[in-house]
Amino acid sequence: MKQLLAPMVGILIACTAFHAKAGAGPLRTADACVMEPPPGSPNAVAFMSITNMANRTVTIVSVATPVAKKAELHETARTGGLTEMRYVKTLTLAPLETMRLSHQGYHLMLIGLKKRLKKDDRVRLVFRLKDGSTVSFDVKVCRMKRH
Ligand SMILES: [Cu+2]
Repeated sequence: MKQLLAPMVGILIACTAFHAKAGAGPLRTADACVMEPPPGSPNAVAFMSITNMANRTVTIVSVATPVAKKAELHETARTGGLTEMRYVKTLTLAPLETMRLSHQGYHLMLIGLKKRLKKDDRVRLVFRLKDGSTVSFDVKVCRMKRH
């Protein structure tokens, strides 16, 4: 086991260096986007892929952002033909697991926007992990594609 650890640490350090721009700690994001909310909307929704780069389980216990009163993890669920959003207390990622936050499943809500978000603005998202550490990401505001 000892012999195995050294190369694994090497790989992790290499990954950290490679992804240095997208936050610190065990989490990496890809395709991250805060949807530009319609004028006057008090809330915004964020989508992204989150990958746990660590060889341990990582649990997100809360999210905060300076641009809104609060940020919540939500799950979109269908019950009896109705689509509703449920507050999700924590999000747990297994080692090397990638979770997609999207329209269908889990997503991040920025509730009580303090300012108008416009395309290409950068929004800081701070994820607090179960071990007490925080991981920050700067996410771009983008425009929703019309279907
Ligand atoms: Cu929601």
